[in-house]
Amino acid sequence: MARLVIVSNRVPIPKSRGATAGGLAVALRDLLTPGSVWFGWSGRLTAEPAVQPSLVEARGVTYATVDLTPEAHRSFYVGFANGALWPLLHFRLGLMHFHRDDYEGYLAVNQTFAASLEPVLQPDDTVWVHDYHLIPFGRMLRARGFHGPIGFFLHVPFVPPSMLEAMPVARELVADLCAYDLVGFQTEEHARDFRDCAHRMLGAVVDGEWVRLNGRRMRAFADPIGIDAEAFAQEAARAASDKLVRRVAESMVGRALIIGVDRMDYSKGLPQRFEAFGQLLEKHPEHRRKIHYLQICPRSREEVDEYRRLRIDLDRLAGRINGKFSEFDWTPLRYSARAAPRTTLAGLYRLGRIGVVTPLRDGMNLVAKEFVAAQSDEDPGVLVLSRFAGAAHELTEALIVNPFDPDAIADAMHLALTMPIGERKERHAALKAKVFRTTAQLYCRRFLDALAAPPLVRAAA
Ligand code: GDG
Repeated sequence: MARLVIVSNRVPIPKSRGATAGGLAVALRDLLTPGSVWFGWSGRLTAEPAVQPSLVEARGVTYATVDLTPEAHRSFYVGFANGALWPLLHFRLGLMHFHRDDYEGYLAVNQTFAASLEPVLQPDDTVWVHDYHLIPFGRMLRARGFHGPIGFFLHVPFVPPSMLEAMPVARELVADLCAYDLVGFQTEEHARDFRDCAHRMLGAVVDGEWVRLNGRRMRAFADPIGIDAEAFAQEAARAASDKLVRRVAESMVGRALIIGVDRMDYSKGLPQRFEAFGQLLEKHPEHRRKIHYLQICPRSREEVDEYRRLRIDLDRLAGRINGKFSEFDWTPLRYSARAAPRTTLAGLYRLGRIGVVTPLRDGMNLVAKEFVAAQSDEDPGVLVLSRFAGAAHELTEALIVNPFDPDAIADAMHLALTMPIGERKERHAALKAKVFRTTAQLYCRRFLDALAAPPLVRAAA
């Protein structure tokens, strides 16, 4: 029987029965039928990793993982993937640190992954590769003789040719993406930027979503990721009885909650958002003592310098705002660098009068969709959303802001706090319909259907 083989940098091996996972694991949950395989890095560093993956089986799914050496991890993950590719693909050329050695390490790890997976594959498997860590992986797997369909999905944005050209190995990266049968992007804009790059940098012929290069065709299309909205809405409704949610609700003593949830990442626009909150209190003193802003931002990628610096900036900004506006019995900004359990998160979204999602750039941003799904129909909160999140292409009834403009974010927060209930309900109903329509399930089905289209049809399209 044809199996689905998922490949991603990290492999979310279920820790225990019923454990709830986040991110990709949730989006792909329905695909993980018995017999499927998930392959990637174990998260462990060892001096001499085995080439053969170690296998763990859970609920009929095989999780196949390999270890990395500390040196490989440094060049592949810290150096090239997160020190060069991540900033580039988030339009932050000033933060891009390119070193040829890191790129060599990136290629070597992709090569090791391909060598480890190839013996585990069966000829009629379908391989679905995820994200910017693994761009050359498909080409390398092909070179080892695998003939089945290989698709790739980019979770982060893609950039226009004029920006990609700053990356010294841009042509190699675009050519590697062209080696897949199908590449999915979060928005049509990203897909178009990629096709432009293929045309301008490699001379590929572009016809609609189809890209022809060196006698073969591939397809680059938009397949926006979604969430399991139904399950998340139920979780949020149930979470009213969660101990932590109850404690937060009680501590609000009738004040309105502004909630933000983001990995601590410079792409998420956190300093600008903190400043916006300060501006709101400055410009609209009537809100003082009547609101709390809770920002949950679990630490991430602390091996990379910029992330450590961001932590210091946020500590300083939060201190400044609270120092300026706090009263003995009211602290306006609460900020936690620890992760919250998923149920607690769902309950906190539902408590929120405003969800602030203001990344400077984001592939999609699932927090925006989770916030919408978590709201009650009777008293829904308002979503303030960056125009540079992929989600803004769909969620047009949110209050859309320019995340580089703290004044504009502050104005949107004020508008949300004073919005009549009728308008809140109207906007929410429209957003909810979209979030419940473009689900994780639809995202997976669209991708796998496109990947399964027979080559002849693909060629003719
Ligand atoms: C990448 C792209 C794209 C966050 N804090 C906690 C927590 N989370 C969960 C959220 C959400 C997920 O993590 C974050 O997803 P985002 O989409 O917001 O952002 P990235 O991590 O940057 O993800 C992004 C995504 O891939 C999917 O394609 O949308 O553009 O950058 O689900 O709820 N979960 C828990 N505790 C936390 O404290 N349990």
